[in-house]
Parts: sequence; C-alpha cells; structure tokens
Amino acid sequence: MKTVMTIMGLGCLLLWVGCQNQSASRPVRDATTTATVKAKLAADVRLDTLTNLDVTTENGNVSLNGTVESDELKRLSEETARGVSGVARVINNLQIAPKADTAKVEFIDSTGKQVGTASLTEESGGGVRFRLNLNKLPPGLHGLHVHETGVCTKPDFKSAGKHFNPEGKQHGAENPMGFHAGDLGNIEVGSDGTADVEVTAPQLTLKPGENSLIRPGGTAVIIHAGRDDQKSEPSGNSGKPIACGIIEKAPFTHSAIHTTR
Ligand SMILES: [Cu+2]
Repeated sequence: MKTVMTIMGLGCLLLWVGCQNQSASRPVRDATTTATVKAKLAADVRLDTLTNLDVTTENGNVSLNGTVESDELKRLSEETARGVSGVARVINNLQIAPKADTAKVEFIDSTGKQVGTASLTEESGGGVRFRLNLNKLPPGLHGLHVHETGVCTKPDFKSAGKHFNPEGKQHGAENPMGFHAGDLGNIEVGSDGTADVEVTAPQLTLKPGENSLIRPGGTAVIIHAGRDDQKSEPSGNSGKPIACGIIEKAPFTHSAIHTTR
C-alpha cells in the first residue's frame, strides 16, 4: 500500500512539475503572437527590405532581432509589432545594414534559346560589376554592351536600340571622344561555347540617377557576333547582336524573412 501511495505521489509531483513548466513558457500563446507579428510585418513593411529578421515573444514581450536596411524600417517594424493585439512591449534589437543593389539578366540567342545569365552588383566604390555565365555561344571574342532599351525581340534584337549613352560620348575606350557608359569591351567565349567572366563598368549604377540601368523603358545587355575594336562608331565593328537580355532588378523572395523560432 505504501508503495502504491509513493508511486501516486510521485505521479502527482511529475504532473505538477509538468504543468508548471508548460504554464511558465506559454508556448501556444507566444507562438500565435509571434506568427501574427510576422504576418503583419510581411504585410505592412515591404518584405524585400527586411533582410534577416527574427521574431520571438515571451509573456507579451516581442523581441525583434536581425537586420533591416534603414532607420526608417527599424522604426516602422517596431511600430507595426506594437500594433498587434496581445503585445505588451517591443524590444527592438534590429541592426541597420543597407542591402547592396543587384540586378539580373537572362540571355536569349536569335532563336530564343536561353544562353546564360548575368548577375549585376553595385560596387561599394561606384560602378556596376557584371558576372556573366554564358553557354552555347560561338567561341572567340565578342563585343559586350548595355543598350538603351529593355526589349529583346529576336532574331535581330534591334528593339534594344543604341548603346546606353547618357553622357553623349562616342563609342569605345580607345576613342578619344569615348566612351559610352554602356561600353563593356569584349568577352571571350571558350572552345566549349561557355564563358564565366566578370566585367566592371565604372560609369554605371543601379541606384537612381542619369547613368542608372534601372530606368523607364529599361536597359538590355547585348552580345555581338564579333570583336569590338573599342573605337569605331557606333559599335566597334562588332557585327550583329547574337544574344540579348533585359536588365531587371533582382526580385525579392519570401526567404527575405528568416525565421528560426
Ligand atoms: Cu551593342
């Protein structure tokens, strides 16, 4: 009998401890509040500007951790979280970290077949870096330019217009009156038809401004059939366009909000 009583007592004790633990952490209520805060931040604060955000809630206190792009967004995130019912206090630990401007290009050839991509990044000291990954192209040197219209209509890509030239200069780095901001020189495609190259264009930007690649009507990158002599008007005797891709601001993804809890 004594043993039974002891076992029952132990059982009650374990049950009590279990209940105490559960009520102390309040997992259900806090998870719900956290989810509501996250949903509200996603709806009210532009997702693509929240780069790495972590939300936790304990007893009505919401902690915001991670990075946002500006002071304004830090304030806005806090204000949004405070507006959620059940939130008593917001602990704002957000760090400010401006995100690099990026853009992307998907190239097609004259038949419309995909022949590679380019990733564009704003350099911290100015200019735009182009990282090109190309395939199924003729081996050899090819002139590479940014053209002034973001339309790639096959097969001749005339739709992309002239070279992007906001400063009204002449063509080519070797031209004393040069060069067009969109002149990117030559790239070399290997015997296997691929190229993995980086080119930096000092005059270009992805930020707002005269020389911005992100503009009404857009811009496009064109690969020409032949080598650019970097001095002849209007496009360095580089032959006809063989591939074209529109420059597009890199899209945000829902992974913009990383939740670990
Ligand atoms: Cu061109």
